Amino acid sequence: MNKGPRAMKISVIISIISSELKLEQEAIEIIQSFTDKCKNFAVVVVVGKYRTGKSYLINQVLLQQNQGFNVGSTVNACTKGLWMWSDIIYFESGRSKEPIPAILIDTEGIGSLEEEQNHDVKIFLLAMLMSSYFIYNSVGTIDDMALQNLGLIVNLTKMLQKTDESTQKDLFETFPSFLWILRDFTLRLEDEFGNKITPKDYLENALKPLKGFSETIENKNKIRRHITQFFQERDCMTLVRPTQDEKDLQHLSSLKFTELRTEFQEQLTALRKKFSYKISLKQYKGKPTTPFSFVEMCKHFVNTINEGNMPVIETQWQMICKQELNRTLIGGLKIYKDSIDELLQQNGVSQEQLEKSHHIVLQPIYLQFVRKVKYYLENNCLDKESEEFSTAKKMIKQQIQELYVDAQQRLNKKHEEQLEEIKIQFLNKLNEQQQQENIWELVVELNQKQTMIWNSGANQNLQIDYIQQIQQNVMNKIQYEFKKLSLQLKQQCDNGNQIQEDIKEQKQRYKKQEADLYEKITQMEKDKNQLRVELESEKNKNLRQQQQILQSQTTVDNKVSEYMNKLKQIERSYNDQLNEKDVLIQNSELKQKQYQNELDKVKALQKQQDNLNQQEIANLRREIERLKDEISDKSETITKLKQSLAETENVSQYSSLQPSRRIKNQDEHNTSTFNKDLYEYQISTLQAQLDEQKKLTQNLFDAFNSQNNLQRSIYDNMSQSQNMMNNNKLYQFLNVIHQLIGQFVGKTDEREGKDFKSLIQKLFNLFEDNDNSFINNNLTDRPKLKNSESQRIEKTMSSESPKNSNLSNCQNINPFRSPDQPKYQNTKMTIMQMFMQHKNKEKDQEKLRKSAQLENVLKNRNNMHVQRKMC
Ligand SMILES: Nc1nc2c(ncn2[C@@H]2O[C@H](COP(=O)(O)OP(=O)(O)O)[C@@H](O)[C@H]2O)c(=O)[nH]1
Ligand SMILES: [Mg+2]
Repeated sequence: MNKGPRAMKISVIISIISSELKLEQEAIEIIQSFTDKCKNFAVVVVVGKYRTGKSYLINQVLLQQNQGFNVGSTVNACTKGLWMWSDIIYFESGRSKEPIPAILIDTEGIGSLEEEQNHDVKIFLLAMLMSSYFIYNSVGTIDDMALQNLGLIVNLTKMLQKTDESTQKDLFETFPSFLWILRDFTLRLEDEFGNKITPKDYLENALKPLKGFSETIENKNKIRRHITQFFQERDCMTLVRPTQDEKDLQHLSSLKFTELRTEFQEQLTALRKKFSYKISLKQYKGKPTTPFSFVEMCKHFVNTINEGNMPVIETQWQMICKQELNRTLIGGLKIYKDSIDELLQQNGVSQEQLEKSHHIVLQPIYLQFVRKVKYYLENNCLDKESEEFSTAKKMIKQQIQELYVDAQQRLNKKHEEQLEEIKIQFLNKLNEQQQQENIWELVVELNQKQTMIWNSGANQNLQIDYIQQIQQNVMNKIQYEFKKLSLQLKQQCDNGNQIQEDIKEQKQRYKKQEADLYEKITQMEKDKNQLRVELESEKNKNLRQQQQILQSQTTVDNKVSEYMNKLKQIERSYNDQLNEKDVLIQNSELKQKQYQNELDKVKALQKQQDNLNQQEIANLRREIERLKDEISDKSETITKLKQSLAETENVSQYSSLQPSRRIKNQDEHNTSTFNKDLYEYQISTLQAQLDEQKKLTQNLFDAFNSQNNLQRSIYDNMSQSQNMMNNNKLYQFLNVIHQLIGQFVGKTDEREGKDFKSLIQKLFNLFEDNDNSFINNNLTDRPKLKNSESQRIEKTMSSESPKNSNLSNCQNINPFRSPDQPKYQNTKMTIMQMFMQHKNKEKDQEKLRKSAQLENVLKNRNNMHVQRKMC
């Protein structure tokens, strides 16, 4: 027996799913793979109720290792059934020199509560049928209960009842060696006389029929009978509890062999020896089974048990072989038929080719069949002299011959059909031919069809027959066509005569028409020549015109290109200028804005000045009115004085005439002379005052007019400034002011010019205001008058009347007294700046005007350009 642990998996060989047995494909493949290792083998199956230590026993005794089949745990319910160790195990046999290969099978599920008894029977039966060594495992002694548990066999008998006697006999012979192992056995094995007995004796004693005739005893004896009947070679072994420790029992697999009870160890060793001695190959009728036949057996068992029948042992080999042979035969015949069918589908296959293919296809099929038969013979599945073998051989020969004959007939039929089809095709073609000239096409067609017939592969006689048929048809057709053509020819000859006559007539008609046409042609020829000449001249004329046009066109083109170049140059220069102008325009706009701001300021100033002037004029008018009133008062006084003077003179004349009164008159005359002198003095004084007043009035008028002129001049200048920002005018205006001021300043030392001072002062103030505001607004670097100073001047101006105006006050603030004073210089500077600004403005306007002109020129040029393009 092999020693040492092996790491091999276990595979389910037959599983039970929903009471249906299934031989697993994996197990089939494993068993078939054993063919390489061994020819024959033993099959050991351990059966017994669940959790009776079966798996542990196999691991310890058969595998001699702790790990192997699952111990202590049942596998999933769905995989319950028979489990196989996936490798061959070799046992040293006491009987033969060679170690015996064996397949180990464990069972699961017998006696489990949830399973039906039928299920247990199936496993039990399968185990018995498959095994060469049947180990029944149970706990305790062989008492009635133990035998009852083995009563499953009773159920087996029920199934056996369905079989005939010979089958039963065969089955019994097929049943394996039986070993009953009693676990946790504590009894002392002694007979009734106290003699030591062997476990086998103990078994035999237990199987002895009980005495009595009661039904119970009969039932018990029945079981005993069946056991002895089924298991003709039987033995028994007892094993004590492996360990005294209850806890260790739960995990026996983890204990080493030496840790087990010594007695148990001894018993296991003894069991291994017995096992080696007893193990034998699985065989039938003295012939060992092979992996192949074992698989076939298993298939047969599974199928028949699933069908609810008892496997027929005797005939199963023959049946399997027969079935297998049949299968091989059917497969071979199918291959043969398919190959021949494929060949027959091709065109042009001859009988010779069919025969050749028949032999070619047949050879591998026959070889396979022979191989199979040989295999069956080798595996004792077939008897060389058996009827099945000779029948199978005959059958395959016969069936293939039948198929071959069938194929020959089919090929013949196919050839006939092909030739018939060729013939029909040709006849159709023949009937379609109506034209005489296509007869030659028929000959070509005939040749083609003949070739097709030759290539059809049909029998030569058949081919000749068909070719003759076709040729005959052609001949008939040609004869028919010939007759038809003869008739047609005759008719055509008649028609030809008629046509000849018609042609003669027609010829004459044509001659006449020809003469007419000749004339017409001659005339047309003349016309044609004339037309040609005209056409020629016209053509020349046109040519000349075209040349001229071409020349002019070339000139025009040159000019156009020249103009275009010029235009491009102009455009470039214009664009440059435009760009410059754009820059200038932008600058001008900026400046224009500045001027506009200045203009607004000047307007505001002018408005302010207007108000002041209005006030001043009103004051002057009031002054004039007052002076006028004064003059009229003085005139009245003079008139009165003159009257009184006249009266006085009258009185003096009267007194010279009357001496009495002369003295008196002398006094009066003295008084009147005095009065007269007084009056004359008064008159002269008044006259002087009057003249002075008149002069003053005149001066005031002049001043008023000057003021008006000044104002008008300011207005003119301002309006000009407004309109054109003409600072030149402003300069003139300032000059005028300056001159006016100069005139007035020249008169400041004159007595009568005293009143002018105030005017000058006012004018100056006017100028000063204008100047200040202008300068304050426009020349930031110029020193400004302090507010207090300007207020003081304003106050002085408003409080001053022409009569009490104080020149010294005015002189203090008058900038024109000394023209070198900064204020005057600044004024001059302002005027100069204004002038320059005006000049710049003029320049800008000039630029704008020029750019407008340029724009117009460009517009005109573009228009010309567009018009030219359109032309
Ligand atoms: N009492 C006793 N227990 C055992 C013996 N052999 C194995 N066992 C224990 O019984 C349980 C079931 O063993 P197992 O081999 O799986 O039983 P199986 O169901 O019949 O295959 C395990 O816990 C084992 O440790 C034995 O000889 N005596
Ligand atoms: Mg188990």
